[in-house]
Amino acid sequence: MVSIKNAVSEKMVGKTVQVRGWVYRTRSSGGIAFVVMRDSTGIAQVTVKKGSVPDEDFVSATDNGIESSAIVEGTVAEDKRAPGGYEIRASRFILVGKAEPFPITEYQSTELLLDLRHLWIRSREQTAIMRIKDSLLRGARNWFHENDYTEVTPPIITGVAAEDSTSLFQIKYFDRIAFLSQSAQFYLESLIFSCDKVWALTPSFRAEKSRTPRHLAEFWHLEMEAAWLTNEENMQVQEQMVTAMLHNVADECPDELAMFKRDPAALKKIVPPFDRMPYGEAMQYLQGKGFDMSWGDDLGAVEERELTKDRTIPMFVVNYPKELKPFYMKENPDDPRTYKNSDLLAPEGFGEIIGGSERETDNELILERLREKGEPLENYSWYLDLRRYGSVPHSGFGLGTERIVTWICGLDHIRDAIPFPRTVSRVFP
Ligand code: NSS
Repeated sequence: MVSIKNAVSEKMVGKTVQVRGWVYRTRSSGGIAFVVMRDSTGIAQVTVKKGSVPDEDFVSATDNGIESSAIVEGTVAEDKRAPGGYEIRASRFILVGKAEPFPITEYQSTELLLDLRHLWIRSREQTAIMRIKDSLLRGARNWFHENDYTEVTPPIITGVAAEDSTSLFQIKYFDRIAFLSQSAQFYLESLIFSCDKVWALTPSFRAEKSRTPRHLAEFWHLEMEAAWLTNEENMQVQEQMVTAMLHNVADECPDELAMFKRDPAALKKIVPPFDRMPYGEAMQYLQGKGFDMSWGDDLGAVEERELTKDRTIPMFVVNYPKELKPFYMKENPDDPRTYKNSDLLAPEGFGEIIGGSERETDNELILERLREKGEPLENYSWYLDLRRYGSVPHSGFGLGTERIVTWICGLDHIRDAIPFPRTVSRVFP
């Protein structure tokens, strides 16, 4: 038993193999059937000749239907006409699960493909996206492990707004209300006092009403927090970790990347340090490009596209005005209008993939900001405790996993970076 990718290769020519997979397409004429089979690793042409297989196997090879599952035994041979240049000449073709007529044909509307997402995720493009995501995440996980970070498991059900109380999902929690987590940050901040340097991959939820191609209601959030870390060191962690993710996917997934015209060698050229542009400079740059903006305006998708469209390497925008960011960030002593924070923007126009900052450790300042926002202070008493008992300078960040996948795969919409997207209009399937 071998994977399809390993079966149809130079080194297997003349060898007998068994592969298991699903019918991608079938064509037959007279006494010969060409069945293209797929598994998670790729596709291969299987040639089934009448007389070379038991009679019932030949019937199975000619009368199956797209997405039927089958086990094939045969000999690998070179054949210029086969996709990839090799084929399997079958000695057995055993149908395992005959498929009913498959509801997805060549040209389908986006809506139908979303309705049939549970079947559409079998497509080669979707499969490649999932493998790229898996590889990116492994790159990050390996980097954290090599750098002595502890992976921790924060809660998803919570009583506080970690980012923005207007985009909270409320749930019935026994006889009171609770929320779905927007970010594990506050829990990671608590955990640095025991583990020093921590990270977590959790789902985060944002009830954002706006329908944009870069927002999901549920996304996978890769977050880290470390004691003693300054904002500058926080950015160094980000550029090293992102580089490790990119280099890992370049090594592990050259074929999948090629499907999205992404050159692994170009990803390997991305190395730290990434440029750091202060918010004020970004504003001037945009004004110079004709944007009607002034200090204090936020950078949205359009502005981030302008800043990054001609770049090939991610860049940081640093020190945003306080009014644009949450209460927990540390004031920038060099310009108290701003915070010691950064957003990491992906190049080629893609924009924000990470938000990070050094954290405020002064409880008076935190209380003042919470009062200004009208937040219920009692919910944050435990968070303030962290500053009362052995407070340390610390920093951290959160990376949107689907954002980095969207960039690497050059996707038009973030919903294709997750198998079952949750958006304003969709919780099914
Ligand atoms: O809101 S963030 O900018 N920052 C935080 O949540 C911090 N509390 C993280 C931390 O410091 N531990 O979100 C971080 C990233 C952001 O840069 C995006 O890449 C991603 O999370 N993000 C999203 N991805 C997809 N859909 C939505 N709605 C979304 N919101 C944020």
